[in-house]
Amino acid sequence: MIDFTLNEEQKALQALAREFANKEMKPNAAKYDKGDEWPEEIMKKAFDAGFTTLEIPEEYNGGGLSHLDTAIVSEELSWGCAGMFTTIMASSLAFTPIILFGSHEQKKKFLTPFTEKLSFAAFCLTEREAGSDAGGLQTKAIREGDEYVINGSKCFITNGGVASLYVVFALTDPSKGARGMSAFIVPRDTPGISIGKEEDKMGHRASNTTEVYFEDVRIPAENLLAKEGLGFVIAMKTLDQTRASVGAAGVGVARAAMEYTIEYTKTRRQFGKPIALMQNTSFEIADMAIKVNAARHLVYHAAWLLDNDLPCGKESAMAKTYGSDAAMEVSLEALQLHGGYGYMKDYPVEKLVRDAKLLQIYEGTNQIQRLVISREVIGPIK
Ligand code: COS
Repeated sequence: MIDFTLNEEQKALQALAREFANKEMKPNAAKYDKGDEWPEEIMKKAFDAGFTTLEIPEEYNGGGLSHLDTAIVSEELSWGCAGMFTTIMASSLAFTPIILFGSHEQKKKFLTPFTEKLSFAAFCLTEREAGSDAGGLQTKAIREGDEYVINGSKCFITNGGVASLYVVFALTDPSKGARGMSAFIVPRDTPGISIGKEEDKMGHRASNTTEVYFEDVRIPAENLLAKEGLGFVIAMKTLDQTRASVGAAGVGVARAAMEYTIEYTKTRRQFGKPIALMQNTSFEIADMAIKVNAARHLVYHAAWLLDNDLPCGKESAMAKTYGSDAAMEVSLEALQLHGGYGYMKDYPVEKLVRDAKLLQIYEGTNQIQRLVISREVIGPIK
C-alpha cells in the first residue's frame, strides 16, 4: 500500500531541520555567498545537531537515518542554503562507499571519528580528462608489498581543501581501464597529498572546491575498499544512492524560490493591485508548486526504493534530473517575477539561480542521468 504521510518522528525531524535552516543558514547565506569565508561556525552547529553524520550507521555512532529521513532533512537544509548543504552532502558522498563496501574495521576506524568531532570527507573521482567519462581516469595506485602508492590528480573536489579523509578512485591495473579501477580510503595527513587551486565558483560559494594532488602517496593495503577492480562499480553504486539527495537539494532550492515569489508578489503592487492577483503571476506560481511537488515525490520514491533495498539507479537519476531541473526552472521564473529587483544581489533570488545550475551538473550532469535512464528504459537494441 502507499502512504503519503510522514510519521511523527519524520515530522519532528523535518521541523528540526527547518528551524536550523531558518535560524542558522538563511540569515547567513548571503554573507557566505561572497565566498571570502568558509561557514565553519554554521558547520559546527550542524555537527552538534547531527546533520553532518546522519547516514553513518548507529553502530558507528552516527544517526543511522533511513534514506527517506535523510531526503527530508536534505530538502530543508538546501532550502536554507544550497552551498552550505553541499559541504554536508559531499561528506555523505564520501561516506557512502565506506558504508556500502567497507569492512567492519574500516567503518569503525574511518567513520566513527566523524561523529566525534567536526570534520569532513571528500569523494575523489573526477579528473581533468575524466568527468562524465568516469571510467577514463588516469590516477594510479600500484601495489608495493603491503602498501599502495598513489600518483595522480583530481579536480572539482568538493571539500578538497577542508577534508580529513578522501575516498580516492585509481587504476590498480591500467591495462584494464575502468575494470582495473579500485577505491581507497586515504587520510588527509598522508605524506604526498597537496591541495591545488580553490575554484572561484558561480554558485555554492559557501562550499570549498579544489584540486587534490597525490604524489607517491603510500597507504596501507588494508585501506583498499572491497577488492581490486571493483572501483568503478563502487563509484556507480555510490552515485545511484546519492543522486536522490541532489534531487532533494533541488526541491529545497525550488521551494525557497517559490516562497520568495509568493511573498514578493503579494506585496508588490502594479497597475493598482498586488501582482499575485494577475493571472500570469498566479499561473506561474501554480506551475512552481506542481514542479516542487512532483520533484519531491520522485525523491521520496527513490529514497523508498533505497530503504527497501530495491534497484533504484533509474529512479535516483530521475529524482536528480527532475529535482535539479525544477530548481533551475523555478528559480529563473522567480527571478523574472521579481523583475529588476530579482536581478539585484539585495534580493535572495539571483543566488538561487546560480545555486540551481550546479545541481544540474554535479554528481553526473543531467545529460549523463538521461543516458542512465534511457539505457534502462529502452533496453538492449539488436
Ligand atoms: N551499478 C553497478 N554496476 C554498474 C552501474 C551501476 N549503477 N553502472 C555501470 N555498472 C557496471 C556495468 O555493468 C559494467 O560492468 P561490466 O564491466 O562487468 O560490463 C561497467 O560498470 C561499465 O559500465 P558502462 O559500460 O555502463 O560504463 P560507461 O562508461 O558506458 O558509462 C556512465 C557509465 C556514463 C553512466 C558513468 O561513467 C557515469 O555515471 N558518469 C558520470 C560520472 C559522475 O557522475 N561524476 C560525478 C562525480 S561526483 S561529483
